[in-house]
Amino acid sequence: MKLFVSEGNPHCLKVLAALEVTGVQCSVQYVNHEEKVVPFLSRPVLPALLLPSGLHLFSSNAICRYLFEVSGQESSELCNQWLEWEATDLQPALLQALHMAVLQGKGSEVSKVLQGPLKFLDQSLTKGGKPYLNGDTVSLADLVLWAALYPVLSDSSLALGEHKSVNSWFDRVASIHSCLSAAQKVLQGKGLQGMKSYMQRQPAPQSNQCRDTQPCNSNPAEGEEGERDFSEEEMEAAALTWSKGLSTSPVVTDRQHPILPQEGKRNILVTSALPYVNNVPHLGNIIGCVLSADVFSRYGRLRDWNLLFVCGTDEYGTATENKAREEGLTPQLICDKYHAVHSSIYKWFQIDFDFFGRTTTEKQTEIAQNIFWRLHKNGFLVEDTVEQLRCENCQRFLADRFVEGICPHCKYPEARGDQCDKCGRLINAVELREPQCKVCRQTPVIRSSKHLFLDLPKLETQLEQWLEKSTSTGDWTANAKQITRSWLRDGLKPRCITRDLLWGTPVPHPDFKEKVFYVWFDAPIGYLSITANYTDKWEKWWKNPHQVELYNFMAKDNVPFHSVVFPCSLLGAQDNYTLVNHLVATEYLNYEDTKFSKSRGVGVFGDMAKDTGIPADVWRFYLLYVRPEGQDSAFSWADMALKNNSELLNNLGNFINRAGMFVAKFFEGCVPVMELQQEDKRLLALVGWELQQYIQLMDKVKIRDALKHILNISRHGNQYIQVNEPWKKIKGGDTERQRAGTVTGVSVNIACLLSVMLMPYMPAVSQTIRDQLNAPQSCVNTMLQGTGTFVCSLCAGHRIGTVSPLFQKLEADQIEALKKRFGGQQPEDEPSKEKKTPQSTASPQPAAVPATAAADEVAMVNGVDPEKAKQLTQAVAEQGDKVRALKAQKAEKAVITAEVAKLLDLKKQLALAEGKSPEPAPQKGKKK
Ligand code: B3M
Ligand code: ZN
Repeated sequence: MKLFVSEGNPHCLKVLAALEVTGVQCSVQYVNHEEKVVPFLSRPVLPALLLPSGLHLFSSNAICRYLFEVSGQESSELCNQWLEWEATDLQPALLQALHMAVLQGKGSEVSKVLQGPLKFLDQSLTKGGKPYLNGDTVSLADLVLWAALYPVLSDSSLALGEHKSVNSWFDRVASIHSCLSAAQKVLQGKGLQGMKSYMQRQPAPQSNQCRDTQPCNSNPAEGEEGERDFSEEEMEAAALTWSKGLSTSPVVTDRQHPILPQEGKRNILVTSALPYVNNVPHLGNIIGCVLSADVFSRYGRLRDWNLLFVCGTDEYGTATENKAREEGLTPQLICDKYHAVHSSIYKWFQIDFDFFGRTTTEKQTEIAQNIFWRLHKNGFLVEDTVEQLRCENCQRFLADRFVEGICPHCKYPEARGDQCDKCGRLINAVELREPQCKVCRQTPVIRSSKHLFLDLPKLETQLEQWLEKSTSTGDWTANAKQITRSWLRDGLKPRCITRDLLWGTPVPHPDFKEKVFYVWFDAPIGYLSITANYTDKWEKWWKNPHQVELYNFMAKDNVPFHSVVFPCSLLGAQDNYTLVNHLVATEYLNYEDTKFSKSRGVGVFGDMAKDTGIPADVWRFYLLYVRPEGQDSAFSWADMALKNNSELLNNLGNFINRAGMFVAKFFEGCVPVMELQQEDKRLLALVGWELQQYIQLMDKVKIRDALKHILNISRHGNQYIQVNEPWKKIKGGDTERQRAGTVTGVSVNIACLLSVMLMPYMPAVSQTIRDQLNAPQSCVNTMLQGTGTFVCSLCAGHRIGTVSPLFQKLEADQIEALKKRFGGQQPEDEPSKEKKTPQSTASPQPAAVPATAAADEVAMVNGVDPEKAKQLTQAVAEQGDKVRALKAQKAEKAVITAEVAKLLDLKKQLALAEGKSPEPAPQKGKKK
């Protein structure tokens, strides 16, 4: 058993104290905060306990409980309740307190944050009348709470006030030698300052006021409602703009197909990564590309940009061939079937493509072959020979993973074509003894096969020049820039663009007649061919870099193909192609605390969402609310219910409904006359400010952050209504009744603005609101003017329609049932075997195995892991030193070989972690 801890991490204090108190035998290893001890977690998590079974525990309370259990002390229910309280109530407060004390130098304000939990603890101890939480002897609960509170309670400068029972309890536990010694080890006698470097790495806690109301990267002052100050002039300006109404707004032009670039307009071309046709996309896939691209496109149209949004299914490749075999259909029929499945899912989610096409078309062949010939003519293709195993029975080349045989080194009988699981050495498939095809168990033969490679090294300088410009002038997400940089850092290698497959775009070169293009060469060309199937004038979009701005939406594992490989194909083809200006990549969306997995039946897939009874707009809202923008995030049923009930129902829906109901009930359905007072003008300025934030964020494709500003506006609105109580004032005298009218009129206009801001996110709800308010078509124009202006669009006298509630509560039992239904059978069983699920539309786990020359394809889609890459770079350097030292010492050959094998393996892992092909194809077999 091994316990991994880091210095200065308060959670480690608990587990070290538990270890010392229980005396359980276990080695302790100090690592730094970034160390990723638990391989299957997406972020480093400490402390972590490696169990004898090879499994891990990585929540500090679970580790403590385990240590107590091993030492024969079961925890009581009361004890468990304290642990729960510690994790859910005390920890968030502590985190905020430590953040303030350690990083912000606001030690004096900490007591505010901790008062609640301390008081509760104090009362419980007093009421219990016992020396410890659980009675007369010290228990797991005492230890965990003591360790959690140690950093703050041992610092007298924080002035946390008198909590008599807590203080004597704290001293009592502190007198146990093991506890203080653990504290000494973690904090090194430096008190709170000993935690600084740990705290700096923690995400800033959301304060109570700003929780859920503000993206936390914005100015803290903006988070606190009512604290934004506006000058007289600002308020007057807001009132003036408002009073001008809609007449000054230009009009959004109607969409007319085909949409083509226009002189003098902002011409925006939006693509979403083309989902693989052969499987049903899950929620992670949907938010990663089509939904994000849809929100941005809808927003762009509201801004009256001349915008075209295209997408389609990616239909070629081994995965389709496999699926066809599995289902006993031809590849073409599989594509037809699943293309329809995709279309209907996106339709249900209201993805408003201008055109949703597919890659298996004549245009695709025409354009891909044209680009190919241009690359050929311009000297950017090189030929090389690769030795591969071919199964004559299955009539296919076998990818390394799909061959099995005897390891040439250790004689292990079930070695794979790429590696031996017994001795760990890397293997060339062609070296396996008695190789077998994994599908039919026949013996494959060695065949050498000529392939064509895109000469990336030759294009590297050009690529770098273009990248420099594109990334500095466009909006590339940080992960996109970073992944691209890491690809370039080690220099580019030629990439094989042909495959020995049947289902693909044929390579037109006579020497390569039997081959097709590698899917990743072919697929991005799909963007062009899909556009060509939409309009003959497709070149106006795709060969027009000066007039067109191109946005590519995708999940991060698709980045290198869009930032390096595809741009190189287009640059090498030298035909004035439009290259990406804004590369927008999401991080990963997890499902609850695990990954989406088709094979384990875990997660919600596109076709199931509609069977939940939850409206598409609510799905959209929640996915966008947790969009993995800047960091991984998770879909959680409980959180979805919470956000639906708190944000949609109680906040947004409640406000819009009240505003409309007041008009209906108190003013016979007609918007009353409004006479603005200072307070109203201040609200107009505030709403205008939120609108501007929204627009600035949307312009930068910060979709998740922008959504929070919509919710802020309805929060302001609710507060305004609450303070002014129009339902009371309507019963008063003339002045009061007039005040009720103004408040109602302003509110219903805010509701109208909200409906427009919601359009990209919840198109159906947006329309319903506008129907209920009987809002004029032109109200959508409010988004047109430069930075956004809030104007009065429902003037006095305007008659609204019929108002009714917009959202429904999600009940706990309903959510429980859904969670059960989609939870999967054994999500936690073998976490270490579950690989990171790529958030592309690739199958989480290929259902059937065989593929051809696809080993590097697999490496590519498995995503990039910078943290791991950093650790592996270090490991590679160390292992390299070791090998050199052994060689210098003239060590035994077998020893050196074993260490070299380890080195190679580390390098391979490193390449994978950097999202690169572990071995460029030409090196796989022997060259001629
Ligand atoms: N179909 C892989 C994926 O969905 C691929 C994207 C192609 S974009 C041109 O992850
Ligand atoms: Zn076979």
